[in-house]
Amino acid sequence: MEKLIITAAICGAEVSKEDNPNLPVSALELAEAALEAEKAGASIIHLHVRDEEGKPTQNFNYFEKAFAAMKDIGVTAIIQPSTGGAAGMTWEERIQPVSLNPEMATLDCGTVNFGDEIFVNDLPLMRRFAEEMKERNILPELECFDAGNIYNALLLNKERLLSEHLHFDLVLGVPGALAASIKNLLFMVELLPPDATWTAAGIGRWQLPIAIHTILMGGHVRVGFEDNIYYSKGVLAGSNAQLVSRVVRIANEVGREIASPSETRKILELTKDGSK
Ligand code: KMH
Ligand code: ZN
Repeated sequence: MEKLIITAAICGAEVSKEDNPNLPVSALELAEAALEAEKAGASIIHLHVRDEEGKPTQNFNYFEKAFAAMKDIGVTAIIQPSTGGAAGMTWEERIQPVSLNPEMATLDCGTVNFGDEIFVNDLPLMRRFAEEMKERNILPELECFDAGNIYNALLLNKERLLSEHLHFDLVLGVPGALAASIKNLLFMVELLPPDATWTAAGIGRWQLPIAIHTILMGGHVRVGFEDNIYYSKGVLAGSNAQLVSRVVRIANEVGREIASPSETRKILELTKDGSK
């Protein structure tokens, strides 16, 4: 099997320090969390940023600061900013971090209920984001929260708006989107083109079972506070690195080796190297 790419989604837009005081929020905290996660085995850092009050923002300056702090501290993992931001943000707000020309960025592939809110990703928005990423040679991580999202991504591909290498992130268990279950994971994976790579992320208590099955199925794994703030039932996770380390231990037990940042760049066929 291909080596395992572990993505650490270290902050997200929905959780707060009140939920888990170990959540990294400032540029320095994000950088330290990213480095610690990388040392534990993560090779992609999925990045959201927060303002001084800890509120989610897509402001370019906050991303620039977080990127700079990560480089300063020695992060070599792929930094993958979110273009999803938080539900309710305009497309102009959301697209800002692509101006940093990162190696990857997320591209959300359809409108879904997101808890009490609606996360809007209509086709014109998706096309605009895809075109911008293609022009800048940014690999989109195709975030799919429901099976229909995969068909939207395939439509964008048919319209030649995507890179040659297709990389999906199957996010299971967002309230209002497709529930997390192993059956739903298998169902979604069967819809993917055979040469695509894919990561899976389970929300909340599904983070661990989805990760375990994905390791065995040959997919790649996303863990971190964005999707789950607990280590086990009722026990808050101490850090993102702690969640990454557990995935590494399980993968080692079943003989799946962990991909380094440079191996991840090869697997995903990234052509620009943002490690410096
Ligand atoms: N915060 C969610 C509404 C992404 O990063 O592209 C969207 C999200 C997806 O987190
Ligand atoms: Zn995200």
